[in-house]
Amino acid sequence: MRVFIAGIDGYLGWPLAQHLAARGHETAGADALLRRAWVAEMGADSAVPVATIGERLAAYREHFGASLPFTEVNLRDHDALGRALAAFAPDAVVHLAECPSAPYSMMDHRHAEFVQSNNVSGTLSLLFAMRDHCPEAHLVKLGSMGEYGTPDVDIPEGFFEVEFRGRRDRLPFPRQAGSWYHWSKVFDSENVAFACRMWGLRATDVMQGVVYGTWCPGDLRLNSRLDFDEAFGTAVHRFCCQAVIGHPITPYGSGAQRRGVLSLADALQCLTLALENPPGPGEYRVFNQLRDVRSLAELAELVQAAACSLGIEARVVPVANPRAETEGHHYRPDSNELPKLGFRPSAPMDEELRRLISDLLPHAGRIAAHADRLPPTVRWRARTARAHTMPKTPDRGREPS
Ligand code: USQ
Repeated sequence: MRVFIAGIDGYLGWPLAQHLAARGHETAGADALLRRAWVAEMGADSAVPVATIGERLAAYREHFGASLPFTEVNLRDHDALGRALAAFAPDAVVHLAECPSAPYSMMDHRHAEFVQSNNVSGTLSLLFAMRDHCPEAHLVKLGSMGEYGTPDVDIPEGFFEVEFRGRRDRLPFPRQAGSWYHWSKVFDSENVAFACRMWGLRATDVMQGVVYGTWCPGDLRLNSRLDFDEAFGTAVHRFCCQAVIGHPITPYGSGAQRRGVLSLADALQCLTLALENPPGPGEYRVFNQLRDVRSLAELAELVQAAACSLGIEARVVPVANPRAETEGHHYRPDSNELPKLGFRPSAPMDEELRRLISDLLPHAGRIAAHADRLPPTVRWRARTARAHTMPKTPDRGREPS
């Protein structure tokens, strides 16, 4: 299969290209290299060293015996994106090219506006480009479990049967996102579903939980990044990095908020299953992609235990929750579609966490060098403007100055 990965330079994109190549698929990719700039803006760096995109592509050629056609492009550059798709003629497109950070979107108006316009406009541009250049291709779009929020009922996979005033229908399950970023994912989902209805595109919208895990296959150039700053570091990654440098592990608030989590290896397996089992023309389907549901307090304890088993003494010290989110809520999302396609979780979480921490240990100095980036500073309910300045990057040409 020919798979075009938008966002191939990111945490998921780069390992996915390698995973698909190992299974005999041909891959091409696009990226505007923005993740690197955003993390630099946060004053941080990846805990694991990562190579330049040029070095990565050279390593890919050496390891997989084929070159990977790469286009440096922002998805909002519609014509350039169209040319890249037309040239590769993909069977499937994986869309990972979005700004993935809730805290980043909550910093101030400029960041909220940037995250929403970047994500929603980029997705819209991709939908039109697929309609025009590869209408038969299957779009695998990365959404988020955070689109649903935390309703006081079970969460189905995208749709539910509802009876109202004596009539029944199968309708989209309500979305109640908790950040400007998560709302951008909701808007994307609506646009992708609409494109399927209008043009007969086929799509899988993946409601993904919090992913954790390193990808360090031996050649530094094949490594995936692993961030730990307050905006781009997700909870488990931050906890592991904190443990590795002797910093307290910081669940926010009571730690009673629950999330779906899965390892990077499991995320790659799930995305591959979606790709290898495409929906029919015009079909828009939703998969909830997660393996375990845990509270943040449980995740902190699991990281502490994994660190302890490696001889590292780690402390859990909850900090005031900078976010406005429900703690101690019902959380029971369905996740049946991927197991039906054959998803089998790879390793238990404690084993994955030990591997993650072991991979981080040689880089403790890199984490310690940016330890001041660990404490949260972005407050969800802040009502006064903060002095955040966004760096000028080439892709931001469309922003008001
Ligand atoms: N949290 C802590 N301590 C920390 C960092 C986070 O307790 O040091 C808590 C947060 O309060 C939240 C939970 O951990 O309750 C998850 O936060 P996160 O930063 O790991 O993840 P989130 O902001 O929800 O976003 C991440 C990805 C996003 C993806 C989402 C899936 O960045 O792209 O969409 O996970 S989900 O969480 O299911 O919405």
